[in-house]
Amino acid sequence: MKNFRLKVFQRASICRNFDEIVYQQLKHKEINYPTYLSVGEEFISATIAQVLADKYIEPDIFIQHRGHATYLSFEGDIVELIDELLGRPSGCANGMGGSASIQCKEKNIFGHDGLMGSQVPIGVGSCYVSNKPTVIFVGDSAAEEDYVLSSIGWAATKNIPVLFVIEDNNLSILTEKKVRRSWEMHNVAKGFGVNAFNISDDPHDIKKHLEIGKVFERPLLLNINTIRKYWHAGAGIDDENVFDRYEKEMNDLGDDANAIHEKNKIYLSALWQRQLEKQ
Ligand SMILES: Cc1ncc(C[n+]2csc(CCOP(=O)(O)OP(=O)(O)O)c2C)c(N)n1
Ligand SMILES: [Mg+2]
Repeated sequence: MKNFRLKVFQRASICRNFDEIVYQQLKHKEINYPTYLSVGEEFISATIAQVLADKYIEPDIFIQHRGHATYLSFEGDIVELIDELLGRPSGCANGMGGSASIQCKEKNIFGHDGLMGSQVPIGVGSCYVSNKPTVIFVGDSAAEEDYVLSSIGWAATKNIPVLFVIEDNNLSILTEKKVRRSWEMHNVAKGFGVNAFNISDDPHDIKKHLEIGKVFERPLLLNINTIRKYWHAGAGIDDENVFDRYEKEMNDLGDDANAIHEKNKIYLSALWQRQLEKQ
């Protein structure tokens, strides 16, 4: 199990170190348009990517605006993401998508159009036609859209190989879930007859529920609770003291994780530096 956790940590560490550099670039105004950092939420996509890689499954992936970690966990090209954030034609969305609409055709990662939740009916329709394993990431707020709920119902009816991942950071910009709704996504999905669980972003918990939920044998929904460390958009922090899964994993895993963290920090700094010097 330690080996699995380290492999997940390696993916999460790429995401964390990448977005920590983006944070600095935002502060120094090298990037000066809305940017959505994944910091704090990395273990959702890192774990799912690792579990599927171990099974040799290459899914179609539909992401939302907060997609840096998803893109990087599923091994989207790092330099193309840097260039995208710098608004260059060599970026993964030709420099026209920006942070919110990143994509990687080689890794079957489809970018977002900015309409909250639109990726769910699009992803379900795509899965219905392709019958390929498909993972759809959606925020706890975007999941409230009517077209998201009806798409989950359709997936249940057609029994397609789709995994819905609710990235539940409890927030819609700044509005908490309890203000917005009296119900939970996993209960709604269960109502449709979909296997559904409400879990933490602990890698072991996610891995276990992908197995129990029989991922891709039938539709599965995981509502994964997580913590957004920084502001909704841009570089800022409201509370220094929130729980940080990354710190916990690094402490638990010890020297091996520390070494991974330091190596990735140097590696990503060098990549960013090289791209910035090209300006
Ligand atoms: C249909 C629609 N409604 C509202 C918005 C404005 N909006 C942009 S991001 C956002 C919050 C999204 O929250 P969530 O889905 O939980 O994702 P998170 O930002 O927490 O990762 C909202 C309301 C939008 N882009 N599209
Ligand atoms: Mg949210």
